[in-house]
Amino acid sequence: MSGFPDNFLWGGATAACQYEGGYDEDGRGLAITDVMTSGSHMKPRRITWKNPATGETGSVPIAFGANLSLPDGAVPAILPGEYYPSHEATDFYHHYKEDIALMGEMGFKTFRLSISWSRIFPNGDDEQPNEAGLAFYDRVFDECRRYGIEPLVTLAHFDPPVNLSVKYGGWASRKCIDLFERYARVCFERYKGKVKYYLTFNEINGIQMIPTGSGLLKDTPQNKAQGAHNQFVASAKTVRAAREIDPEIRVGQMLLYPCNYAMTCDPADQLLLMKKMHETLFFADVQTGGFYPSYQLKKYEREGIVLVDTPEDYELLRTYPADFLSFSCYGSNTLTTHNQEAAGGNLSLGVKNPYLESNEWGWATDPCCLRIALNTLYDRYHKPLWIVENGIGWNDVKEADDTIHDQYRIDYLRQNIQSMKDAVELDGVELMGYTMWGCIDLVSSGTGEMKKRYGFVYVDRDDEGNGTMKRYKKDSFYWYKKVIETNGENLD
Ligand code: BGP
Repeated sequence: MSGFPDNFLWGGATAACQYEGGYDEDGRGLAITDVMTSGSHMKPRRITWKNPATGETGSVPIAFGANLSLPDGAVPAILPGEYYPSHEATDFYHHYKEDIALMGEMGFKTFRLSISWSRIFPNGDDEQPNEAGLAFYDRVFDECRRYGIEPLVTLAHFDPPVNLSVKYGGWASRKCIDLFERYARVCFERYKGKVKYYLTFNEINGIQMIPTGSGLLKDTPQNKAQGAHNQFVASAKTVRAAREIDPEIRVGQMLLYPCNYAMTCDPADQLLLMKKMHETLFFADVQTGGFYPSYQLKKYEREGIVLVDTPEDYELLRTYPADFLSFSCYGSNTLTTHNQEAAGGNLSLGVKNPYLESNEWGWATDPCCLRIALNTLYDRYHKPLWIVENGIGWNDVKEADDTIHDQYRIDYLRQNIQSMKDAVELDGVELMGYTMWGCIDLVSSGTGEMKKRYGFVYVDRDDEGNGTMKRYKKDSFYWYKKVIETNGENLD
């Protein structure tokens, strides 16, 4: 007997800024991801800018850990001669029927996608929503329904409208709370009966590592703390709005969750591990738990961070926590106070783990991380969980006969799915679903590359923007279809 419940939501995940394309079609406004160039493992992506007063142009790197700051008077802008991978991405905008049919063929029960905020409110603060944008997602959700696929919708996946950064400083401003609530309300009203599951902010703790995803153009500690606070309050208001509009809707938190390991039993390493865990769990303590933990308040005090807040904020956080906790988990992160070789990973800095193998980008495959993650989060919050990102980027090769043999992906997924199965079957964790990241090839968020592919479906598109956009099934396509068909029973 498989450990997964009959209604387990198997599927795949995507994000508008990496998948959708159509960046200037049907009244869509500019999103911050539309001014990001491509990069590589060794070369950071950049945000391009223009100073409208002087005509001066330039760019700043957005690499992990880089201290982002645009020059005074500069605004994010598209510059001639630069290549921006999000503009067309892998063109879901024009291929949604074909892509959803492929998902249907694999037997998807759910499809995670994000709504592009600037497609609905082109400037973020417009009085009225853009009807053509709303209609696009109507078509997408209707298509999902045809195949019995339940959409899981992220409202904000790294791509706030540029205007919000220029005019208000992005999420550092409380103004964004009400603008986001208005946007969420419009979606809830419009897609009532079509969409039941929503996530507010993708990887909400990502604001620490990639503040541009929250529209911050000056990533000071104060701005990041305020931005996080404003997003927490916006999330609570979103949950309240859902209750008012459609009690069927469930609003989840989305957390970036690498498992963290201490490299040694040196107490200093264990202390480092505790601090690192706090950095992540703080975000779930507030959004899912409903309160600010003392360790974080003390940290802010020490760092001289003073939040612009109101007593009502804390009342909202307590009353409207997230209904469930979803998270991304690609592997683990090894920490030490000793000198060791650095490793890669999803928005994280750690050292190489000698027990694990890594891909070309340095991301290690960890066969136990999902079970550990699920238990840690379930023990702490006692809320339903949902793995909404897990997968492996690989430079897949399409053979002359159009086949793609991605055995490494099958091996990775087999280990990871077994690990989550153990958490359900052996530990009794309440798990709603699993959406493998990047189910149809899309642009890498970290590097802007196409060659870092995640999909069950190959898309003919390269790092320079060439290719037919034609779709091809990889070996893993057939493997995952079988996994879903047997509800996770057959992982061979
Ligand atoms: C997460 C993001 C996704 C996705 C994924 C893989 O942080 O939520 O948007 O991109 O990581 O990362 P990458 O695309 O950099 O390989």
